[in-house]
Amino acid sequence: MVKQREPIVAIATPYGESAIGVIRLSGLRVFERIEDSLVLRGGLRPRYAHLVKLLDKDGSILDEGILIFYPSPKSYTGEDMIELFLHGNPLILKKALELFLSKGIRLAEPGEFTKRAFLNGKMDMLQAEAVADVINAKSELALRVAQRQLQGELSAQINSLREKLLELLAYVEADIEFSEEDIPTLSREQLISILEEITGNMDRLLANVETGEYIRRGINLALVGKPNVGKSSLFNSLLGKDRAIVTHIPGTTRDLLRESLNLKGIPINLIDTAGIRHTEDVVERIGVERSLRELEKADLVLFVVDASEPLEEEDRQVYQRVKDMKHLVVLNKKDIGVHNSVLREFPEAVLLSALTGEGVEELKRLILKNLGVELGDGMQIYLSVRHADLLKKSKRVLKFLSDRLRVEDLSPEIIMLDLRESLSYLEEIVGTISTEDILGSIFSRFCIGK
Ligand SMILES: Nc1nc2c(ncn2[C@@H]2O[C@H](COP(=O)(O)OP(=O)(O)O)[C@@H](O)[C@H]2O)c(=O)[nH]1
Ligand SMILES: [Mg+2]
Repeated sequence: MVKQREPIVAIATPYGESAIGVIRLSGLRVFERIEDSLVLRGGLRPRYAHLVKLLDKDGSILDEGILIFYPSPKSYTGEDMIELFLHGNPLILKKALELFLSKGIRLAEPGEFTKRAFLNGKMDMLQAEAVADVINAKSELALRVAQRQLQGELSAQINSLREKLLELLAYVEADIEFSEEDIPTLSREQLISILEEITGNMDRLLANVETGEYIRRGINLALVGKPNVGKSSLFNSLLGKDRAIVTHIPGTTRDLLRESLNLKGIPINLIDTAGIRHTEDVVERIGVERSLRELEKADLVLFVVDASEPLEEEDRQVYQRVKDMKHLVVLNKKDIGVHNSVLREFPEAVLLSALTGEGVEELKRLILKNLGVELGDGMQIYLSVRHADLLKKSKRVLKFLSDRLRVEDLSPEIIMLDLRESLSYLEEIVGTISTEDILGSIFSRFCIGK
């Protein structure tokens, strides 16, 4: 079952001085490859912390450290594996790496250890992908979600869909093979209702893909509006610090400002923009152009209006640009009064004062609601875009099949083909079916040494 491949090596800890630096090796007979560079008292024992001296090519001591040997199959990759804990000096680690490379051990590609773990059945594809997510998680919430996936919770959901399909397939195939005999078959109605149950479950999993992406990679949130409505003031208020310059002079913010903000575990890339308006000032005009470009990249836009005055043509022009995007309308300066005409135009808007801070918490809540994030969301499971694409394909086949079954009788052969096609997409999600292309694109996201 477990296959041992050519030995690979990588430094598993980040570059720089540290207390300990770790070198990982994995592959066929990897210990034998490096044995003559080690001084190790007593015999080699599995999963035992050996104190070792590492000798350079000329026999001098390169470093002293701890070596742990994990014989196949009980290792991360499933192969024979070694972890060598040396002093965390980049010079030592580099020399040790060169030493191992000179022994014909190849430098590992990004994610290659995990790829081997996957190929050896140590984890399925969903779990392997979660390893990268765990390492890259930028917020506690993202980390929690990734850990759950690593524990196999998403795999379990996909597998339960697979099992239901396999069960159906068994009925249909039996119908084909033993059509003369008296075995239980499913009626059309039963078949349709099971198919609907499966696609219903698929829909539930597909419902929060976008939110999952927000949690994983964070969101771009842009503040836009005409000059002087209070964008920079709101930017500062959301951040809780005086970052942007605020003045009563229209056109103060000329360049884009970016700051990170963490809203209930969602990393937010908050962007303050130059007020969008027609202007002859060269610098301001460049700022406006940048703002417009940034606007296109935003996942959510806060369209800010000065509510103490009637709307102007400039407000409307900005609104034209954002109204088809995911956006929230913010009516600012409520402390100095709210104009009725503005309220009438935007009855759904958030009323607040960036100056006093009143209403800013409510705005934060609405931002999260708009992104589909509810409190206590660490309990949710989120598909990535790759999974969602495959699941949608799988669902489409089943949906088409049940639609046709509703109007006509189909031969079991046709039903079988559809079920198999649908199943194949699910297998691709967990990685039972995979091609080198898919593996390449998934594991290239990893760092070297994992
Ligand atoms: N009264 C009041 N003034 C505000 C409020 N928000 C901003 N301002 C004032 O409006 C002016 C423009 O603010 P600024 O944040 O620079 O607007 P921007 O051009 O949209 O970035 C400044 O004089 C701010 O003090 C608010 O909520 N209430
Ligand atoms: Mg500003």
